[in-house]
Amino acid sequence: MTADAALRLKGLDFERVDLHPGPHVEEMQKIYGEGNATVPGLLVDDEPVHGSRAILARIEEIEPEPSLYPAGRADAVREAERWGDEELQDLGRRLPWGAMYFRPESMGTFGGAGPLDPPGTDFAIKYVRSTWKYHGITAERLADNLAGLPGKLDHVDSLAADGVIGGDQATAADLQIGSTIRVLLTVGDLRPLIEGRASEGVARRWFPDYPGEVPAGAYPAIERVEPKETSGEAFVAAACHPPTGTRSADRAPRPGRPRRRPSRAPAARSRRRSSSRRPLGRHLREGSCD
Ligand SMILES: N[C@@H](CCC(=O)N[C@@H](CS)C(=O)NCC(=O)O)C(=O)O
Repeated sequence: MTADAALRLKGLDFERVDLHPGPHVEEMQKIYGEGNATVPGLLVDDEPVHGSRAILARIEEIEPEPSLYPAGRADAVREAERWGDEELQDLGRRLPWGAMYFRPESMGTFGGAGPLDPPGTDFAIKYVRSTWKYHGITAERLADNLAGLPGKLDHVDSLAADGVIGGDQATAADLQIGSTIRVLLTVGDLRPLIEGRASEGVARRWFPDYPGEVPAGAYPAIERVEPKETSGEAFVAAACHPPTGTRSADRAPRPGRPRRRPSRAPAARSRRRSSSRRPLGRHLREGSCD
């Protein structure tokens, strides 16, 4: 999400290649080197650039305007970008997968379809379990992450108050932080904590369209967190809801990398041309943020 948005903001032409979770590990390491298995990666002609921060820095060299690290606040932007990458981004995986465990039918909405039907939900149940294992999610960790979220949102607010993010031009920090917050906004239980804050503005401004909806009431009765300046409850006690979907499993997105691959099918790739202006040999490898 972050690298894609940066390329578009710079008006750089690129080809996006979406990789399927599972086979992406081998494909990424083949191009970007041993140990570089995560997406995104960018090929600038034959030069491999791996990881969103390295990609944004490289894009800035290729096309300095509009700057992602504006003069006068470049250091603060870099530090906020680092914070977004190292200290916030994991929540964008753990909290949505954490919620989906309790509403597995909602996994279909992340592919742009509706909730899954019962066979699709059976698939989702297995899949979501594998993401809990892969990301080390437990109810205890989820409770800790949920308890820590308001503090992180306060930090985002302070970055906006200091003018590091939230301006008319996106900085690297707007994109890095905004993308994670945008993913969190798909979780109905989290929205009351985020809505009305600077974080929501940054996320929706730079990432207006992002599919996915995990209905409120998904998290179990872990802890009640008061949304800022409202009296409502962000998380309510909830049981595990039965699946209510109507769509089939083949509509399910395939986010997350289970330790065992769910199928032996070869990696299918979808290719999309961007609508940007300047043709150059750039290939962005992306996948679902899992
Ligand atoms: N902080 C890294 C995170 C990369 C990352 O964890 N990417 C996820 C998708 S958002 C991924 O590839 N997950 C699959 C995996 O860990 O193999 C970055 O921004 O480049």
